[in-house]
Amino acid sequence: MSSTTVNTVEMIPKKETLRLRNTYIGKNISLFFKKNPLKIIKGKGQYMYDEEGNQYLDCINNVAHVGHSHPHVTRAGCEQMSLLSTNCRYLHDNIVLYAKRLTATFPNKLSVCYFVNSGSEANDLAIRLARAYTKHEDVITIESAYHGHLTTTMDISPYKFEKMNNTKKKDWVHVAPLPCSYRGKYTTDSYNESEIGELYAQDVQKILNNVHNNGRNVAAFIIESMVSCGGQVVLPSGYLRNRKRLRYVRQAGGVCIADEVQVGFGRVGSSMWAYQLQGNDVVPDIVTLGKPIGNGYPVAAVVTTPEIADAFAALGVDYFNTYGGNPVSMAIANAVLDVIEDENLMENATKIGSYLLTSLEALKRKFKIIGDIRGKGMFIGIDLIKDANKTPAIEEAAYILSRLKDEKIIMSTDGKYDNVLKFKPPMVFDLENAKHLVSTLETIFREVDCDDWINNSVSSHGSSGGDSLDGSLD
Ligand SMILES: Cc1ncc(COP(=O)(O)O)c(C=O)c1O
Ligand SMILES: *[C@@H]1O[C@H](CO)[C@@H](O)[C@H](O)[C@H]1NC(C)=O
Ligand SMILES: *[C@@H]1O[C@H](CO)[C@@H](O)[C@H](O)[C@H]1NC(C)=O
Ligand SMILES: *[C@@H]1O[C@H](CO)[C@@H](O)[C@H](O)[C@H]1NC(C)=O
Ligand SMILES: CC(=O)N[C@H]1CO[C@H](CO)[C@@H](O)[C@@H]1O
Repeated sequence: MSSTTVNTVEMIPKKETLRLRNTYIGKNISLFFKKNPLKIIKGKGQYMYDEEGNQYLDCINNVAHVGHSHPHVTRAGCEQMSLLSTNCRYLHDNIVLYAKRLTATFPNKLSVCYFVNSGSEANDLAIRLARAYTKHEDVITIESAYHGHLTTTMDISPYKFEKMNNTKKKDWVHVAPLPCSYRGKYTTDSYNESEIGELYAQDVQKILNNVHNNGRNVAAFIIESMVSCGGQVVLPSGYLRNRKRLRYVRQAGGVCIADEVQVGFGRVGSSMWAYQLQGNDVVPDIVTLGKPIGNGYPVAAVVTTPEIADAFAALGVDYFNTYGGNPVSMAIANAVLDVIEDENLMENATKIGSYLLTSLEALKRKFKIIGDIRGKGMFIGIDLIKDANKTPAIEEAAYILSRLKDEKIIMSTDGKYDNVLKFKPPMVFDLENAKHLVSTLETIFREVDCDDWINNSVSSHGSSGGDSLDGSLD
């Protein structure tokens, strides 16, 4: 791999950067790679560069959707910034043209946008909209879900609140099982795909019944269209179909929120939005967007129906968001859509994704440590196991991340047990990158995949052992 020249003259030494960070930045803002964190100073396409000019292949940054520092996006932002950046209390073309273009990617009924600054804000506003429309309070979420760091969104994120000692689940929050067909209540060990979708949907129905029996009412069911932090889970077929879960929720007077913050904007390849994988008749009432929408610039959005938007307006309170929908963020969001179209990134996601899924399935046949390969397009998970009982291979997963880092490849782990390797790269990740990733993984799997490994500690394998990601990647 090639290197890039970086001017290091004016730079603070890395050790000093770390010291300053430990002094002045809050704890619990975790760093990747605890033992030797990376100092990244430049990004281009699917690559990132450290202070010494080392090039890293980025397999996880789904925010840099069209590639780090894409020139078209950067130019759009710079040009608009040198002209005007103000709030949306003035008429401006950028916001209305972008809203028109964005809503054209959704079915007709999803025609109204709100622009905010982060995925958390989008989900928080989605809950407010749902409550205004339904006049109900409760929210159904799923096990291991993450929907953001705000007070409300933390309350609906078992991924976080279950790790906090003093935070109990709120009475208005109800947690449905993670609809995973590999790990979970209903798996392919006992059922076929369509049965699994139906059974998990019935569990949601049971929760709705219980909520009603307790004299409460559901405002919303929120779910990612593919579950990211929960371990790269593809929803079982039929789970979201109108005649099943969506209908159950609506019959109960609630609305359905699809969180596309991680998985939207063509990442799945075959469609713009991941909820579309569940079928053409599946249409959420509210969709939340973030991360890739601005390629790294803080933009996020809520898209909903005129009826829900009108109910929110009827509350009689102005919705003002200082930065939401400003001309710069809208110029950038527009430029991101340009690149997705101009560079055929969805088509490529399908091609590269299929290549990877096929190649990884082949590795799975060779290595016992690989329990499951799942995903779609540029969103793939590798579930690592210790034995036939699917015991999560947690230390092994950490070791693999560390070895990948040695090989200048950045990946992460996630899921309830942190044993699922996550792949969700910038969409310009190409075939050569995919081949390189697969062959490197094969080398590393060979190091860990022996009976010996299963019984021995991680430290006996290689010198780099254990410099894994500290904390999960939200
Ligand atoms: C599915 C999902 N929703 C919402 C969020 C929150 O987005 P943000 O960090 O932009 O507030 C995240 C962030 O990781 C996420 O993964
Ligand atoms: C939280 O709970 C864990 C496990 O019970 C315990 O080890 C830890 O000390 C607790 N932390 C705090 C801050 O109470
Ligand atoms: C799944 O199993 C059910 C019950 O055994 C059966 O009726 C159905 O046809 C099966 N579906 C598929 C797609 O195999
Ligand atoms: C995407 O596909 C096009 C057409 O096949 C190809 O020219 C281009 O190099 C691909 N881009 C990436 C990043 O793979
Ligand atoms: C996830 C994370 O960063 N946890 C850290 C939070 O802060 C405490 C105290 O400094 C650490 O012990 C945790 O590792």
